Parts: sequence; structure tokens; C-alpha cells
Amino acid sequence: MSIKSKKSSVKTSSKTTKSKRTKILCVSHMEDADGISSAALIKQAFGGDTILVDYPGMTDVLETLRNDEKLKMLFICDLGLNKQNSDYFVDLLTELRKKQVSITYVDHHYVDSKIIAKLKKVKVKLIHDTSECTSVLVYNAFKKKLPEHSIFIAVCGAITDYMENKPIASKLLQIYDRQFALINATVLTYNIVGHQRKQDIDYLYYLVDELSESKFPHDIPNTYEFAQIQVGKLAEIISKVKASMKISKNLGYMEVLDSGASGAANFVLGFSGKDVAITYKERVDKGIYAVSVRGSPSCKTHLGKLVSSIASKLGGSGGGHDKACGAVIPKDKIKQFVSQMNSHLSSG
Ligand SMILES: [Mn+2]
Repeated sequence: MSIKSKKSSVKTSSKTTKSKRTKILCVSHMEDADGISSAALIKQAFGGDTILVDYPGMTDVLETLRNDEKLKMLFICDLGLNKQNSDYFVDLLTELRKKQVSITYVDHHYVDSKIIAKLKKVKVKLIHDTSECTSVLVYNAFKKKLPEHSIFIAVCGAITDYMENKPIASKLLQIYDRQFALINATVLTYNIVGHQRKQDIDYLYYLVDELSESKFPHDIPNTYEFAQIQVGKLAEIISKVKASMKISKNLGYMEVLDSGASGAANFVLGFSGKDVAITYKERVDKGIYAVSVRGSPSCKTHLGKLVSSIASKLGGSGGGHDKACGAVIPKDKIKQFVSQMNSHLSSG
């Protein structure tokens, strides 16, 4: 193609065939019931497509939207920002806003006030509150568009995120029998965490569809059988934690070889007797460790902020909630990460 014809075709397309934006898209967190439930509620309220991502995959997915000429409405749910990606996030959303894409960002992870100000300035609709989980925030914002059943889907997200005692969530939970809600949220969670491999992601989209059609987790075929298998695997993790967990002054830690890092984290927290647990699993293909950090109720440090600052000093990234967060750490820096966490915790 000659330069001349290329030029003229660009000119025509921008002048005469201004593409019609029709696409509604929700990008949500794939790793837990809060993210999956949020995606289901957005689908129920607005229709449209869903893309599920984990934290490390978030910017790659957002980048594909930069030149998406069909994109009309974008929802981003339960995907917290960190020091490494927040500037990119603001820049991309600013660019999409210039193209008149409507953007709603719903999240409950800690966000720097400067980032919040920048997002508000470009009129991103921000539904941000660290005191309720994302699925409850989604339900609360769009309840007029949602059937009564969506309360239950929101409650499942709250239970999984340990946020069912929060002001709005606790009122929603009261509508249902507590045990009924707990078993459904737990079955949903085990089906989500057991389908995190690349080849299983279609199952997660299937869950979003089923939940958006007002099904209870127990109504979805084989979820209980699958959950039972997951419970068996967790029981195996308990014995591995007892055998290979290490304890330093202020935390318990362990390298996880099979299973995910997060599955072992709560057991390390419990069995170590410490207020903080760190588990990490190598991602051989990426030369990094995926790290999970958990804090006990008596932990005074905001772990999300601490992890974010130590991870970024070591060339990684991370962040999250005060008592549950994660990081990506370069392979050769993981020992330093654990020891720096340990020393920062003793200094308060
Ligand atoms: Mn969440």
C-alpha cells in the first residue's frame, strides 16, 4: 500500500464513517466471589460483555480497550490499583473519556487520594468505599435495575471478602438464612479458586452467566461435588503447611509448590500464631513470585500499604486491603521481601 492511499483512507474513515459506539463491557476481578459476583450484577443490570482478569493481567486487558472503537460503556470492578499501574490507569481512562466512553469504577481497595482526584477530574464515575465489598457497592448503586435475587449474589461476595458485618452488607445478609448464605458463598468460592488456570477460565464466564440469570450457586450443576474435591485439597495443604512453614519474629511464611499461594496463607497465619503470614509461589514462566499476605484481627499495620511500598522498592508491585493483600516480586528478591516485611512489622 502506498503512503498516499493509506493517508486518504484514514482521512475518509475519520470524517465520514464515524463508528457507532454500542459495546457495554465489564472488566472484573477473576480470583474471588466478590469480583465474579460484581461482574454478574453488572451483567444483570446493564447486559454487555465481561472480561475477567487477575491483578497482573489487568493492564494488558485495559490496553486492548484503548483503540476499541465500539466501546460505549465501561465498568471496572474490584480491581485495586498499585503504585506501578495507577498512573497508567489514570492515563488510559483519561484517553477513553476523551473519546466519550462512559466509565464507572467500582472498588473497595485503598486508592491514593491524588488518583481519586484525577479520576474525578475526567468524570470517571467513582463508586469507591473501603468499608463495603465491591459486589455490595455494585448492588447498592444499581439496585433499581436489579431483581431481588441480586442481593444474594452481593452477599456471597461480602462473605468471601470477610465483609458481611459491614453496615450495608449486614442488612442484606439478614434477608437470608445465615447458614444458607454461608454454604452458598463457600461453594461458589471453592468453584472459583479451583478454576484459576488458563484452561479453566471459560468456567468462570459460565459462572458469571449463571449468577446473572438469578441462579443460586447450589443450583449450578456439580458445584457441590467440585467444592468437595477442593476441600480435600485444602486438607492436604494443612499438612504441608505444618511441615514446611517457617517462622520469624513477626511473621510466618512459606513457599508453596503446588496449589495457589493464597490457599495456604490463612493456614500459615493460623498455625504460625503470628499476626502476619506470607506465602509465595513461583511463576516459572515469568521469573516472579506471586505473593499472598494475610493479617490477623490484632495486626495493627495496614498490610496493603506496607506491601505496596516494599514491593515497589524491590522492583515488584503489590497492594490491597489492610489484612489481605498480594504482590508480584522478582524471583531473586523474595528473601529480601520477607525479611523487610519482618523488620518493618517490628518497628510498627
Ligand atoms: Mn473484593
